Amino acid sequence: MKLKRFLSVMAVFVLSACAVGSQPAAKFDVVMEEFEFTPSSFTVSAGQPVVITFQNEGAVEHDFVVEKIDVSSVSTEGVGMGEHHMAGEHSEFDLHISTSAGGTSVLKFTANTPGSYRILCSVPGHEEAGMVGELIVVEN
Ligand SMILES: [Cu+2]
Repeated sequence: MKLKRFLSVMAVFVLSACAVGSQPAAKFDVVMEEFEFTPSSFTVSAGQPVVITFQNEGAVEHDFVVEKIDVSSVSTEGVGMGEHHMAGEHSEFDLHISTSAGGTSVLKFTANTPGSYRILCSVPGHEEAGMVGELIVVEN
């Protein structure tokens, strides 16, 4: 009887450990236009996979940048081919994806360290025009 109870307690531990390991992705759909991201504020958990799909409904290219953030598993899809305005510089950003006018792109990453990170569009003049946002990473 006691052993049975012990085993069922152990089973609960194992199940909850699995649930943490296979945390579902946080998914966001973001519209880019002159000069804003909608939505512009994102809250995710540290260690949680994040998938952001961007739809550029503006008349010019926009991008999504976090200059300094501890991220892993970064990948992008649907980025315009070689048309970025600052191809030589954007490797300095930890997170960066550009989306051409009328285009769609997808950014996947996992943020590792809790904190509040500033988002901006690095196309010249856009940050100054208010094209900014905030990525909040909370403790898992
Ligand atoms: Cu922009």
